[in-house]
Amino acid sequence: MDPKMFCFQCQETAGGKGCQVQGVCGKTADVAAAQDLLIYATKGLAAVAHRLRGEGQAVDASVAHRITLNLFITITNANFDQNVIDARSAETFAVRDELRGRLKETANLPEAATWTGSQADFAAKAKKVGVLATENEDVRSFRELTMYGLKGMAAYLKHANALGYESEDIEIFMQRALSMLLDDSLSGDDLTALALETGKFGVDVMALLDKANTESYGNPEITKVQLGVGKNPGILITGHDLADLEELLKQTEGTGVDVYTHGEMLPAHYYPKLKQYKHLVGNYGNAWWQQKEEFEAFQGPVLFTTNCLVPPKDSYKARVFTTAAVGFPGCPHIEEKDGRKDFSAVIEMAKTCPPPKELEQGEIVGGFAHEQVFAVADKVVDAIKSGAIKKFIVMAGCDGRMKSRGYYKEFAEALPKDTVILTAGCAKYKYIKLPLGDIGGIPRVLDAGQCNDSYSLALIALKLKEVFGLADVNELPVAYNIAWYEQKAVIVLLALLHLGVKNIHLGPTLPAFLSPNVGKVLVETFGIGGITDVESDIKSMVG
Ligand code: SF4
Ligand code: SF3
Repeated sequence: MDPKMFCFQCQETAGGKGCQVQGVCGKTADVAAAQDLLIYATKGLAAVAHRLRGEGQAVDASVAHRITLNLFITITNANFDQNVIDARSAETFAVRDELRGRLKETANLPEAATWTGSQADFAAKAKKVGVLATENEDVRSFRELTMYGLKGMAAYLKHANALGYESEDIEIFMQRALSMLLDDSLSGDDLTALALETGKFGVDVMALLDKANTESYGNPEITKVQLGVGKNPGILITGHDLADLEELLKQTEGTGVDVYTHGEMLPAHYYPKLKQYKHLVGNYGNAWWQQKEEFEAFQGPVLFTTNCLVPPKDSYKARVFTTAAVGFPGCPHIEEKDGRKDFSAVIEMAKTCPPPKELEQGEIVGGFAHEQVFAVADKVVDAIKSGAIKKFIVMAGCDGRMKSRGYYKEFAEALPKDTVILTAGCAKYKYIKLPLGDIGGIPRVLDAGQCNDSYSLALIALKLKEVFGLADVNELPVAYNIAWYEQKAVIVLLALLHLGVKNIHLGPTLPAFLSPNVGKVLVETFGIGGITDVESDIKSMVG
C-alpha cells in the first residue's frame, strides 16, 4: 500500500524511518503533500533562475527572497496551514513561468521547471514529487542531506534579511544547489561535494547572521536572565527572529504589558540594545516541546516568529499569533506591511489577560558568544594551561520530546568537574538550570546563544587553536556531543564539517535520511558517530 505521505526530515520521524500516515510533529498528510509541492515548485524556480544567470541575465532579488521563505516554511514545526502553502506554490509556479519566458535556451529544463497544471491539479502532482520520487536510496539520501542543509540555511538567511543584511553569493549558491538536486546525471562524488559545499555556505550564512545580530544589537555580554514573573500582563515571544522581538518591544513600551522570551528567544537578553528595554523582563519556560503546558500557564498571548510550533490545544489556541514563515489554521498571522509589522492585536489581547502564572524562580546566566569569551580569553587559556579546565564539550543543538534525550541531562551531570560545556540552541534547556558550578569564576555551562550561534563556538575553537599554535582544530581539548532535531541542526553540522571538525557525536539517534552508504561516507571521512550510554561516552569523549 502506498504511504499517505513520506517525511523523514527530523529526528523524531516515525519509527526512526519516516512519517507515512501523519507526522509525529502533527503535520497531516495533506500538509505534507502541500510542502512537497512547494519544494518542487521552488526547485523549478531555482533551476530557471540558475539558467538565466548562466545566460548572463539578471535575476531580481525578490526571487531569492521567495526561495528563502519557501524553504523556511517547510522546516519542521513552522507552518501547518495548507492554504498558505498552496498559495505560495501557485505564486512560485507563476514567477517561475514568467522568468522562463525570458530564457533564450529552454531545451532540457528539468520537469519541475516546466510542469503546468492548475491549482486543482496540485494534490495529484504533490503525491508524485515527494522525497520518494528519487528511487535510488543513496541519491535520495545525498539530495535530502543537502536539501535539509539548505532549509536551515534559508532560516538563518531570512533572519539576516530581516535586519537588512543580504548576500548574493549565498542566494546564488542556493539556486545552483537546488537546481542540482533535480539533475539525474550527477555522480555520488558530485553529490558528496555538493553537500560539503553546502557546509561552506553554512559557515557564511551564520557569519552573516552573526554580523547582522551584533551590528544591530551589540555583542552579547554576560547577563543574568530572570525566570520568575511580574505582576503585569505579558506577551510571550518565541522562535529565533530578533527583529520581530525588537519591533514588539518598541510597540509595547509604555503600555503596561511586559514581554517574556521563550525557547530559542532566550539569548535576546544577552544583546545590549535589546536588554535595555526594561519591560523585557525574563524568560518563561523551557524548550519548544513543553509548550502545551507552559503556554496554558502563561495566560497571555504567544507570538511565534519561527519554529518550533506544536499544534496548539484549544485551551490557549485563541492566544496564539504567528508571523513570517510560521502558520497554523485558525491562528491570526501578522504580515509585514510597508516594512513594519503591526502587533497591536497582540498587545490589546495581552491587556485583557491575567499575568503569567509563575513556573519557577531563579536565573539563567548566558551571553558567552565569541567577543565575550575573547574578552576573558586570558583567564580561559590560564585555566587550560594550569589543568583547571581539562576539556570543553560542545553540546549545541536542539532539544526534543523523546525520553532518550534524558541522556543529555545525565551526561551534563556526570561530566567531571574540570570540564566546561559550550552550548547554543535549545538543547541547553536540558542542563542550563542545573547547579553545575564554575571553575575559577568560569561557569561550567557557557551559553553562546541560539542554534545559529554555534558559529560563535566554532570561532572560539579557532581562536584557541591560534592561541595554542596548533595545526589542526581537532588537536584541541574539545569534544563534540551534539543533539539534533530539525533542519537548522543539519546546516550547523555541515558547517562544522566544512571547518574541519572531526569525530562529532550526533544523537539521540542518527538521521533517518542517511542511507547506510551515505552514513558510511560520513563515518569514514569525518568520524561522525552516535551516542551510547553516559558512562561509556564520558570515557570515550573525556578520557
Ligand atoms: Fe515526521 Fe519530522 Fe517530517 Fe514531522 S517533520 S512529518 S515528525 S519527519
Ligand atoms: Fe530548537 Fe526548534 Fe532546533 Fe534553534 S526551537 S534549536 S529545535
